[in-house]
Amino acid sequence: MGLSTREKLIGLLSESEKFSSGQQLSKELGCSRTAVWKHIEELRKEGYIVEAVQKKGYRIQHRPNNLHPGEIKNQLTTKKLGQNVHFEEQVTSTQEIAHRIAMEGAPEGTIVIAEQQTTGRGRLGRPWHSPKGSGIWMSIILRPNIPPQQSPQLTLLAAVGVVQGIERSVGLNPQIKWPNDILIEGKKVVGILTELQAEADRINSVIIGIGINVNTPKDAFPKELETIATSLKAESSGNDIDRSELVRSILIEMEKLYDLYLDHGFTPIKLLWEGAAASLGKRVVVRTLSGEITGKAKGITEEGILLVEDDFGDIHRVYSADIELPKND
Ligand code: BT5
Repeated sequence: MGLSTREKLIGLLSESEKFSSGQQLSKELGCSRTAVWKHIEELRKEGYIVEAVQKKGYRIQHRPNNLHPGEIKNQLTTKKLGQNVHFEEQVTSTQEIAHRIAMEGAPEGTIVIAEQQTTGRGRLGRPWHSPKGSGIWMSIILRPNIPPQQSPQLTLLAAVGVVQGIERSVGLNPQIKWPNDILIEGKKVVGILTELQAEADRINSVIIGIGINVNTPKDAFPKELETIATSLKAESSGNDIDRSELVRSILIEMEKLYDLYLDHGFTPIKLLWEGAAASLGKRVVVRTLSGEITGKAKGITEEGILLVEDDFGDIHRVYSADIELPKND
């Protein structure tokens, strides 16, 4: 995927602390110096502070904490994931857009990302709170050549990728609650929603929706989420976290896992997942659409299904459910 002139410009200006001359930029970008200047004016309008010094050129002094494709793709070392970025300020749900562009043929690895979702969604039509500017609301389009029934494995793969991305970029150690929640100190900081476009035996695309509370202030969650949700900023030093850097880390980690998965299957991912899981070996309450089971979470299968042993020693295979962990853990 080619970079746009604007994306290249951000890349060039970010390369060093040094100034880039207008002449150099116009040569590298293949456009006139007036065009360079116009692009720089656009960046300024978006909150970049670009220093301009006669005879020296331009230098970025401050970048806004935004999710524009130029910021995300700047130094993004992946082959596929995130090389095509579809960004919008406001959407209903990034899942909806991703479904549409996947149908229209968007290449594997395309991401859809927005500053705000008006009707962000979780599983079973539950709402996902996605306020403006403080989170990462994104959907990743994958096109793996696997049978549709294996797609739940990708939710677990995505969870490991997000945990590793957060560790690398923010330095926190979140835990995964089967199948799709990422928690810090027992509170939800990330939710993952995997949806499929498939025929009976063939996947057209898997759309992995990832919602992360990044810079949400502690007291800014709505009442119903106050006690169950948290943000990365609230759990760390309290400084604003660079969202585009975090997106990059997640894409890089996720691509490594995805390559591993395509080459070697689910086994290596399963091991990594188990290493980050909060629920294994603990007593849990499992709520499925058909009822409730209390028991011990024993592990996950090669397909990514949760195994729960009830008090009679019977093992239950849980495909889809909400899990409640013990309060004091
Ligand atoms: C999930 O569902 O956790 C999946 C959430 C996926 C959101 C992403 S954002 C990008 C993409 N576009 C979308 O429209 N969706 C995806 P589930 O396990 O069903 O959990 C939903 C429950 O989490 C809700 O019923 C609330 O209790 C809680 N919740 C809602 N918003 C939250 C938030 N911002 N932080 C923490 N918990 C939240």
